[in-house]
Amino acid sequence: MAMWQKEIETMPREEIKKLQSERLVWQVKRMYENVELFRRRMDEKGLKPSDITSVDDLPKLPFSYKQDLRDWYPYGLFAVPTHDIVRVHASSGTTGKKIVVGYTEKDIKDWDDCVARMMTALGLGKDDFVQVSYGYGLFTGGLGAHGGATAIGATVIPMSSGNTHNQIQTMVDFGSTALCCTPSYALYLGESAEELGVTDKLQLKAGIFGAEPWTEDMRHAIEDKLGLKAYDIYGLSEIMGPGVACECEYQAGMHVWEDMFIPEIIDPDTGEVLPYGEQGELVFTTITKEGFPLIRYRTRDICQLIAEPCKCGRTHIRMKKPCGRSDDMLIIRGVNVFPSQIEEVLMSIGGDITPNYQIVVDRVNNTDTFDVNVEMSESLFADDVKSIEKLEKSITQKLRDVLGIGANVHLVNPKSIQRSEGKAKRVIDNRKL
Ligand code: DLL
Repeated sequence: MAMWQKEIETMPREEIKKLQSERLVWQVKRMYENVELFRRRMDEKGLKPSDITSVDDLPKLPFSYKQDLRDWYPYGLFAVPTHDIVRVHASSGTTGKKIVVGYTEKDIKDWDDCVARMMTALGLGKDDFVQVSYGYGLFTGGLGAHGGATAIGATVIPMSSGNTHNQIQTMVDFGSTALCCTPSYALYLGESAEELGVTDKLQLKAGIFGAEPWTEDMRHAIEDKLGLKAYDIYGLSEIMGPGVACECEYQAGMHVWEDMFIPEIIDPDTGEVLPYGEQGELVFTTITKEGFPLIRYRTRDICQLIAEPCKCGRTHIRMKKPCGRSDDMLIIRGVNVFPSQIEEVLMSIGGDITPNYQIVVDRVNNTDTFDVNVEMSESLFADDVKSIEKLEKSITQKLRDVLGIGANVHLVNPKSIQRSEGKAKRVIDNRKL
């Protein structure tokens, strides 16, 4: 196993628990003193910081929500004066105001460590050329990956996203050995490399892809196109950015760095904590963050935690790929539909279609319409109309089996769905307009 922070990464479970308890007690005390909203919520529950003595007390603590960040915009939830904040990031949701997060110098160092642990696990180091094609700027992807790659001593190629042909040219000319971007952009880069006829000139070994949900089949499609191993990285601005959880060399779930974050899975309706292995909403508590700490933050990501030990020897708990967000869930004709369920069905079809798809929902005469547009492959495109119709029918049937409702499936021409350079826009819900 790689040597990066080995002592922390393989710490026995009892020791992790002890460390978490100490850090939680510290965090609750300082937040009570410095964050007005947290103090108010504790007071409402009749709780004092001294009531929290170990991680077992975590369920007593109040939840926090994305709305809190909007209500206290921009700096109202920081736990240190702004003169100690060395950087801010922000994310703009689909609705309403931006949310703003802040980091102290130590917070940035911890963040770099999280990403560096992953890169080391994948065998990356000083000899590697890491092309960072996540967006730089207020989005955490670019600078997050950049910090990790710098910490391992790799040569960083800070591309940011966009300008796809230039990305490929750079990959070839500069000999990039690792690529960091969203999975949908990775696929697009793979397609473009094929078009330019340079796939065999790529020297990529590893891809670090995240920021949006993606399936196992999507992983294989990307690995195929770019000739690398594709690894999943998870994170959110509110908790830190990329690197809250990362896959190791076994690609079998993402280790949550539990010396810094305590994950819980709860029932999103009742708030009750669920046992490991059950599916529910992922909740995080940051126990080392100084600038912008959060207690029991409701991510809205639907996920499962895996308590079984990992083959790599790391002891930190793993999370499965999030299967969607509770707020991304579509309710179509009364049925709950997650975009990831649709992706799974589409990706099980095989070579006749591509992983590029878009879901369009609308309401006509008080009834929801549900269309799924999927790009066919070049080979099917060249085929006859009959086989296209047959495939549409078969996809419709498979979707009905999984979702319980009917969709209108349209196989559309290759390359006709708009590509994304960041997070893909899979759903167009015109009902909200
Ligand atoms: O997307 C941070 C990030 C950047 C993660 C680069 C990984 C790589 P936000 O823009 O705040 O932060 O969006 C966070 O994106 O709550 C999830 O719903 C989703 N998400 C992030 N990573 C994954 C992943 C960044 N690996 C939101 N799989 C989160 C599925 C993911 N969903």
